[in-house]
Amino acid sequence: MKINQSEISDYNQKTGKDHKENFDFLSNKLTNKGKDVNSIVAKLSEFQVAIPSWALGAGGTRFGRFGFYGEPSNLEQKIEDVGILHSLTQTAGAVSLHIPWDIPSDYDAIKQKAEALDIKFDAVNSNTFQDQKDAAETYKYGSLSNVSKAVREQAIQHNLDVIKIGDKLGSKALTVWLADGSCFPGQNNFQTAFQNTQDSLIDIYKGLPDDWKMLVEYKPYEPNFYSTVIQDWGASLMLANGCGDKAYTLVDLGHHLPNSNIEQIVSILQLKGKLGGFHFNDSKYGDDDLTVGSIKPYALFLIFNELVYGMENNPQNPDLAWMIDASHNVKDPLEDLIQSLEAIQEAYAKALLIDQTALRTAQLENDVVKCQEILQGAYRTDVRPLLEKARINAGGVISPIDAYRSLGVRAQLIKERGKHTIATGL
Ligand SMILES: [Mn+2]
Repeated sequence: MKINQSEISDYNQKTGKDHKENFDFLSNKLTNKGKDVNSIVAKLSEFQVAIPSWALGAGGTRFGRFGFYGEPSNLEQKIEDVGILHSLTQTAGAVSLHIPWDIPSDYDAIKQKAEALDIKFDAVNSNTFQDQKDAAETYKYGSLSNVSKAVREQAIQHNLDVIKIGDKLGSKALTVWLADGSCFPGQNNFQTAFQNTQDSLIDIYKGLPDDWKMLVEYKPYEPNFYSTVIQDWGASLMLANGCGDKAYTLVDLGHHLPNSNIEQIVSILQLKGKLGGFHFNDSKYGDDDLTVGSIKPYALFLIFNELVYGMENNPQNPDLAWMIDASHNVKDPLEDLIQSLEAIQEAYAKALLIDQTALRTAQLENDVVKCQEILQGAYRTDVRPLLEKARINAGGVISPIDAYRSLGVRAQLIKERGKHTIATGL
């Protein structure tokens, strides 16, 4: 299914009454404070977040999975789903594929489909956290870090294969997330595991095309519960530095121990030109994979404050690969992704409202109260009319969730695909 432009303009015409009034009010207020509203709206329209192919179906836990009707059951349908998100929000202009779940059978057809929906192929993700059918070696005790050379070679070759698949589609980055680690003290020699991982990553790095990046993701625990080989940003940065200029650290919001100061991590990585990618989600306890902004919206805003500062002041850091990395156990996955996209845009818009010059002055004067007033003044602004304007300007809808429901998207997907389809994923 595809949402066409006339459905979007009809919807906007029917529901747009309040928008103009709200936007004019906010726009005047911000203009009087010296803000360039058009430039903020333009930045919001430009900001694109990749949708991971595994987030389009219902997620599960180790206790089970409750399916959601009308899930995409192949890559074409996954791209159609991203197309639906993008046509409503105009913020989801990319898809991030997971190999081996998403190996195209017909590359040209997939590329054409994506192009017709204005979807780009973002970073490709390798999978060495589970065994594939007919694999010669098992990843039970690790992949790139494994004590067995044969296992490491299989995992390296898989990553090289993923690069080749991504290259055919126009991707420009490989994301490596390892489940490698140990469940019990003494199980692993930390130094051997780390060194093996470094050597394996260097072998993969050698197969990277010149214009590609390697993004090294970290996570403190799970599925291993005693140690993880790439447990934090320091380990990721060391490994990236050990590979070379095209290797970067990838920060996933959920991959931190409780109360980690993530805004400080992204800030320093940008200073060093080593922040390559960012995965959005939210959590209460651990890697909960909840909807972005649903638990700690202020922390997300503080992170965006640093990201905006870095984007403006750190030319040494490349453009970031933005992606949502969440899971939806009880919500319609597409509605959940729309809510996440909205939360990301909201945090970004609020961060763009921060008066960086005034903040700098207050910092230099050690006016701590003023610093907080500046941040919280931006945070307390209801920026939703700016998001609506950005969507309208780009050809999207004023209210994506409401439009998704009033257009009956899920019912139509169920009609086309049937009830009991299951998307590949976790
Ligand atoms: Mn992630």
